[in-house]
Amino acid sequence: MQGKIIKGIAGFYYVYAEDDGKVYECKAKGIFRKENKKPLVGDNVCMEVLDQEGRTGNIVRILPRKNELVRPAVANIDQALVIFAIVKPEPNYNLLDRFLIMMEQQGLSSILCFNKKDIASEEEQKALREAYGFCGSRILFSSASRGDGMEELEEVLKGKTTAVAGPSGAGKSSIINRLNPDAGMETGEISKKIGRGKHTTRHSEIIALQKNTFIMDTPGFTSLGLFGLDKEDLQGYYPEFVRYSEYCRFSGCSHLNEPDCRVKEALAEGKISGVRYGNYKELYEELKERRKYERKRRENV
Ligand SMILES: Nc1nc2c(ncn2[C@@H]2O[C@H](COP(=O)(O)OP(=O)(O)OP(=O)(O)O)[C@@H](O)[C@H]2O)c(=O)[nH]1
Ligand SMILES: [Mg+2]
Ligand SMILES: [Zn+2]
Repeated sequence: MQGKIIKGIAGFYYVYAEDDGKVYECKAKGIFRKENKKPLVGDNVCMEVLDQEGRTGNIVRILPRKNELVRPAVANIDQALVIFAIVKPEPNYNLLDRFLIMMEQQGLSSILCFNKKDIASEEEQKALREAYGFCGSRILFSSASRGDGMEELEEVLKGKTTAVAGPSGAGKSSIINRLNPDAGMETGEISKKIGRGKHTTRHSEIIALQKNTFIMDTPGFTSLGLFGLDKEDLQGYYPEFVRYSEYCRFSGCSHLNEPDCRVKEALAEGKISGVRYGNYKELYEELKERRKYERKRRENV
């Protein structure tokens, strides 16, 4: 029988079977461990039913994946919905850019959703619109509490399988509950002391919104490393730089210290957002340091 993994908890995989529309509790057989292949939420699988009544089975094969993400660990997704709160918690812009870069590295487009509109000021929204309006991703504002932005969300999600991603406490599960009141995802207050989310969602899970429309709730995280990226390639993830960078004096301009840099001029004129440029600079330095460190380590062995 064929099905789709909708959830995985403590070694059990919950497989939605196409044939009967029921969910089976499955174990993955040892063969996967041997091949070092772990089933992921979103995987299409073949399973053998052990007990029809009790709805248990074994996953015997993982069907080829269209793609897979490492964080969150899910497979076969069409796009990402990157959710950050406008306030509570305050957005960490550096982390936000990391999310966008990671998705693009996997060939996935992101929609950027700024949530908690109901408790944010006009100025705070405007600042985000200015910072991210030209980042290459569609941006929208929502309030899971009040329902703002839900129609627009439905429109961008329609017919696709979308993974949500974002820090803990942003309101990912709340938005999903709003989109499908039967979802019943657990949500959690943000901590009063440190103003961060409490990692309420611990496992990824697929929720059907409509026929052919699925959303994956995922655990939030607060840090994200950049992998497989050279500092020279970083600017490719900043589409709003490109229309200026072609006029920089040096063709390999990094837009940091070179003279006659059009990107820096655009920044000074307010045509490129200081937030985005600042992130670029930070991430560039990080990638540079990492390369130095890796070289040193190679020399020392
Ligand atoms: N005011 C306001 N509060 C919201 C909104 N959306 C979510 N919240 C609150 O924010 C807190 C965190 O919401 P969750 O949905 O649990 O956040 P999450 O992104 O799923 O967090 P993790 O599962 O920990 O990654 C809860 O107390 C929600 O009630 C919103 O639009 N407005
Ligand atoms: Mg959650
Ligand atoms: Zn330049």
